[in-house]
Order: sequence, then C-alpha cells, then structure tokens
Amino acid sequence: MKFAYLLLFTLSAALRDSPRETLASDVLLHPPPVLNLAGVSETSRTLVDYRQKSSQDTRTNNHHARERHYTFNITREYAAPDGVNASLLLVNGHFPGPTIRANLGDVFVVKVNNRITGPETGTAIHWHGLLQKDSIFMDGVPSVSMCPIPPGESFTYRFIADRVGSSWWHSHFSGQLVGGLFGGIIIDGPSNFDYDIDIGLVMISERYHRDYRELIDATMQARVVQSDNNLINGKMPFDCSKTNLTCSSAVKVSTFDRFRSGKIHLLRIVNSGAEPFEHFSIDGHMLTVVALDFVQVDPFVTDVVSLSPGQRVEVLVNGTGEPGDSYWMRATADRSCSTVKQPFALAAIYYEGADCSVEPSSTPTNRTLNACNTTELNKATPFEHDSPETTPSYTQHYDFTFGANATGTRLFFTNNRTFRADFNNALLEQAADPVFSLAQAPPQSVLDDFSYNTSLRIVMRNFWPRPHPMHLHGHDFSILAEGIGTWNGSVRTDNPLRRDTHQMLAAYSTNNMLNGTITPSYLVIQFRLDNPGIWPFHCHIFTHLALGMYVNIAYGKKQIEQQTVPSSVHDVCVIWREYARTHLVDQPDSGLRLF
Ligand SMILES: [Cu+2]
Repeated sequence: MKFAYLLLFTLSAALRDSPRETLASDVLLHPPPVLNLAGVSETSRTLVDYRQKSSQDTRTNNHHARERHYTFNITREYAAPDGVNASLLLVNGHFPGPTIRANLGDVFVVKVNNRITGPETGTAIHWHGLLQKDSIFMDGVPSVSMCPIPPGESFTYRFIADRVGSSWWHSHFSGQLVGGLFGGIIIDGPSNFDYDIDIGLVMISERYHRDYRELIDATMQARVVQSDNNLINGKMPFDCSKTNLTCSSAVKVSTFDRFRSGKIHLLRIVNSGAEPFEHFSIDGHMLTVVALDFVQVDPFVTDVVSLSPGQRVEVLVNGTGEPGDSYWMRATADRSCSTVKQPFALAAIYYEGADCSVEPSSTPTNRTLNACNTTELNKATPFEHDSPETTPSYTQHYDFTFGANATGTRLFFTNNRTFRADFNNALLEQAADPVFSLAQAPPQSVLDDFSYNTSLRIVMRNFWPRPHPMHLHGHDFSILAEGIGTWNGSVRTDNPLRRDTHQMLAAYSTNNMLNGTITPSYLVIQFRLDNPGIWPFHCHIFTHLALGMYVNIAYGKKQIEQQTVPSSVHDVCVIWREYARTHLVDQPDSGLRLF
C-alpha cells in the first residue's frame, strides 16, 4: 500500500514539474505572444490592448476560448508524503492535487466529487486570485457564494481563466487546506518577460502529522498548533527518529531535472501553506522577480524572495550552472512568526548530464532572512500602470484585535465583530433576491455594505504582535501605506504595488508577547469597486481565520440582483440543508479556517 502511494506521489510530482511538456498538445494550441524584456516600454501598450481585447472576447465572441475540463475526486486517506503515515486529503489519489491549466480567456469546468470519509464532511473549492467577474457564484466560499458540497455529492464550477500567471486552488471549508486539499493553477497569456524553460509550480506548504479536525479543536481551545514538517511540492523526508508514528526513510525530496546551462527558467513559487512565512532561494543562483501574485512587475534581481500564505512570486533563474551540476532549492519557514518544528524544506535541481540519483552537495550562498515581512518586494513596480484615486469615494477603518467573547472563547475581532459561517445559506443567493436587504445579513456574517461607491480605501490597524497575510477575493488592491505606529496620512498613489494578498506587519510589543505594551501596525489599501458582489477579505493564516478574522465586503446590490443564480448553487444549498437537518454538522470553528 505504501509503495502504491510512493508511486502516486512520484507521478504527481513528475506531472507538476513538467506541465508545459505534459500538456503541450492540450494547452499550447494558441501560444500567447511573448514580449522581450528589451521591448518592454515600446510594447506595453500592445500588451494592455491585448488584455482588454481578451477580456471582452470572453464575454462576447471569443472563437479561441476553450473549455478546460477537470474532475476532482476528493478522499481522505492515510498517506506518507514526507515518510510519516498520517491523515491526508487527496484529489484523484494525489497530494498536492492536480494543477489546472488554461490560456487566458478559456473556461475552466471543474467537477468536484466529495468522497471524503472517515468521517464524512462538506467541502468547497476556492480559486485563489481569480476575479470571477460575471461568475461570482463560483468563488467557492461556503456561506457566501455557495453552500458546502455535502458528503457523496458533486458540484461543477465554471469560471473564466481571467488572469495570466501562477496561483493555486484550495478548500475554503474548515481546516481542509492544512489537511492537504490544494493544488496549482497556471494560466498562459501575454507577458512582459521571456524565458526558455517553464519549470512549473514550486508549492511550499507545511505538513501536520495530525488530522485537520484535531488542529481545529486545539485552536479553539487556545492551544498552540505546531506544524511538523515543511514541504516543496509535497515532499521533504522527515527524520523518523523524531516521531512515534509509522515512518519510512525511503522518501526523497522533489526534483527539478530540466535545468539547462545557459537557459532562462521560469519558476512559479506559491506559498500554499496555512501558517508559515517562507523564504525561498537557490544555492548559487540569483532570482529575477517578474510577477507578484497575478501582477507582472518590472523585473528586478534579488537572492531571496519571501512569501506569506496565499502569496505567489514568479522568478526567472539564469542557468549559470554547468552541465552535470546539481543544487539545492531551499524554502525556510521563518521561526520568528511561524509555529514550526522543522522549518527547512529542500528540493534538488539537476542540470543536463547530472546524476539524479545523487543528492546535491551545494551550500547556501544567499542571505538568511529573518523577518516576517515582504518589504524588499514592496518596491516592485507593476508593469501595467495603475494609479489609484488620491481621494477614494469611501474610506473604511478596521481594527483587528484578539480577545474573549461572552462565553470566554478567545477569538479575533474586526471592529469588535467576529465571523462565523452559516453553511445553510449562501449570502449571494439571498442578495440576488430583490426582497432581501443586505442589512438583513446576520451579525456573525460581518458584512459591510459599501453600496454604490466606486472605490474603497481600507485603513487597518493590527494589535496582534504577529503579522496577518490579508487576502481579498475578486480584486487586486493597491498598497498605499504601511508601518508601525500612527499613520501620518501620506499615501503612495503613483503606480504602487498591487496584489491580492499582502502581509500586514506585526504590532510592536515591548516583550514580543500579547501582554506587552502594544503599538499597532497599520496598512492602507485601496481598490476599485468594479466587481459587484460579496467578497471575503480575511487573514490567510488558518488559525486566525478559524478564530473569525474575516469580513464580507459587499457592494452593488442592484447588479447582484441582475445576476442569475446558477441552478447548481441553488441545488447544493437545498441538499446541504437537508443533509444538515438529518446529520450532526460539527462546526467548532468559524467554518472557513483558511482563506
Ligand atoms: Cu492572521
């Protein structure tokens, strides 16, 4: 049995490591134009025009758009991706789950079959960073855009591949992300950089040798939840002397064997973890950053890139090694803000002619960062310029605090409100009914209605002496200001960095603990309200989300009413309510856990 799993993991990794070759006949029928770095300034207009045309085509008459069909069969098994046999959620027998890939403007059609047992539970899949314009019901957040998919049932998501670049999908139901229910998204399209070899996704995630339900229970009881291992593309051999669980030392690291001397390689790095802040580097190589989340940036060179949970960084790596060389790729969880037992993840890079049966012997050549922020990346300049309005049409203030509710449970609060999902209703389905007023949304949905404003600035303060990776669904946001102490009101509005997830700084504490004297951090973001709907805005650390650190950003009620509620969304809520009526639904946490 264990051997079978090893085979599956090996196959899974091989597929992920070479998506372009594997899918060459499928994906690259209409290869996108690739612009050279040298021509960036002259051709930027062309790129923008192409994108606008593409997004219009997807709504009208895109003769090139194709449907990309996938089926996810989700199961819970005992498996040992890092050598330690423990509970894991698998998709089609794989961990991580399959990468879905398309060209810009194509339509993803993903049928999700909930076959989770031991015990049975609901599920829902979210597609991180996609805008879901005109498909707001496909965002995959239970209690907002749909109800959970009940045990034994299916749901088919249909949505446009509306961004170019690298991302991931994951369960948005309870703690299923830390249970392993995630995979990659790659969307091909015009870019402002050129490369020779697409190495594919590099997914970094922590591993817990316990079922996610135990982690949730521990979180709700205010016990510390510590991860056991750190993985790259699902692998990192665990030291079997440090566990009492069944453990095999035969597991190997992930390998990337398509590096070529003198060539330029594209790596799509994803922090698909649920808690650790990660630093990524490659021994003996520099990294040219070309995209942060789905936003392409003017290329710049660095030796280490840092990612909070939910963030992505695309880098180009010049093949400066010689034929026969091998090097370590490293992802290190930052212990100053991450609760990890084993923070070091490795993967092996092999150039042509190298002996792939021999592990690299390279030593770290790049800086060791020890800071839980992305300050170095924040200087990046988006390639496609966008300057937010100096005066937004509305400004909202959020204070994030931690404390006990009336029954003594310690939770996160946003302006003294804490989130809890109502799985029996999808807020969007309710909002599409003209009779329903957004003011009727229950208090625990923490829904703020921004009506018909055209832009929103959010001024946040964090009183917790750890950072919060804040993620907004359905939009990129511009980062106008951040720091510790009192914000002086100044903002950067000249093409500031945009992304869909940003690490809000930790508050300063005189003793680095919650009981010290706290100076809050601040973060100011802004975005256009150009995608009417109800959009989650939340911390991407699974324990913080479980403890209610979540807000629903709603606007454009009339436009929501003009959307047709898909019959599949209506039906999944009907069958979920029937399931909940006849089964005990255990919901110890907020219901969304991560993101
Ligand atoms: Cu947080």
